[in-house]
Amino acid sequence: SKAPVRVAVTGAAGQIGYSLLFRIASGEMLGKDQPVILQLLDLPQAQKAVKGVMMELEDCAFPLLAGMIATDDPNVAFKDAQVALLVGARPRGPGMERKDLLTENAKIFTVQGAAIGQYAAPDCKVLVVGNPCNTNAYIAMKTAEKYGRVPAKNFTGMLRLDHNRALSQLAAKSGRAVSSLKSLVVWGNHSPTMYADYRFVTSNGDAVKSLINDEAWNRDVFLPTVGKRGAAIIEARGLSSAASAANAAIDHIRDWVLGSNGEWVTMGVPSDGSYGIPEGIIYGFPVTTENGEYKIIQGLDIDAFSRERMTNTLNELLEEREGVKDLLG
Ligand code: NAX
Repeated sequence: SKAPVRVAVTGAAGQIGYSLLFRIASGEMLGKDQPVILQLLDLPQAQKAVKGVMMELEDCAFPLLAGMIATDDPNVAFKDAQVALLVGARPRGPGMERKDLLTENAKIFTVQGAAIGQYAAPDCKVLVVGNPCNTNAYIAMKTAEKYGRVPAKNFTGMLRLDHNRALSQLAAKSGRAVSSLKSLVVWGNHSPTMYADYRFVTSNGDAVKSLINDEAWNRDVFLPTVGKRGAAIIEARGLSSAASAANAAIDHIRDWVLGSNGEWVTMGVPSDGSYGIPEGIIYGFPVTTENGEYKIIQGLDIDAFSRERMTNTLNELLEEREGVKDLLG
């Protein structure tokens, strides 16, 4: 049987953690033949709640759960981790400006990036879920880089929830099964500025854009619906998306580790300069994955409407980077 994979999860006592951990332990993320050891990080005041989640994990008697630890020390949580899911973050409190949110999170992700850079497995795959996730991933990447162990390309941000939300909207509008839809892209930042680009989407060989044949729907309904979906969930549920976010994290890591079989998926990855996006910015790109590596789809035509959207979401990321520049030294 396979050696267990160490999976670090931060924010383990939170709502996303509660949906995520059970699915990792049941084998939905790394495969039904892959044992896992969970290394759970949360704040000191949340340790009791983490213990409670661990009790429930025990009570599932998952055959693939080979061990678990709880800690409030990032250096312990990330030790030898081969997968790291950075879910915990400082939420925006009442009266907190966007700038304060960035700064508070920059502190967290500097510490965690340093821990990953020093103690994680050198091939550790890192997914940042905690918001602002693209910039938090950028901070962790930049900090880890100083130790020269875990490569920058292994730091990613979660655009998969936006991708899945867009797929669902397209399926409903086109009347096609969600499983038949291929080649969707969500460009940019995980924020309402993201650009869900359905121009290349096909369903059983048909162009979905032609099936829908309604440019105004794209601009006036589709893009705002996907962009504001997070807020709509909060409005309806009184809490932010959790199970769907956990599901997207599972999808992201599963495809990265086990391969996307030639299908496009969206990942927030450090730009290599593709499509004119400045190198290093963590930006949503269409990728395929194989043998644990992702590759950005090249050569897509970018029309004027798309370029405008892509630049707009890029500008937001450049501003965020500017806002944390002093903290990166
Ligand atoms: P919760 O507030 O339920 O849980 C967060 C947990 O993180 C808490 O247990 C808290 O104690 C812990 N935490 C805070 N700071 C920490 C630190 N420095 N180290 C370790 N643990 C720490 O939030 P939840 O609903 O689980 O959401 C978690 C994060 O995901 C938030 O930042 C949220 O904005 C973000 N989201 C990202 C999404 C995406 O698509 N990228 C979508 C869903 C979600 O909004």
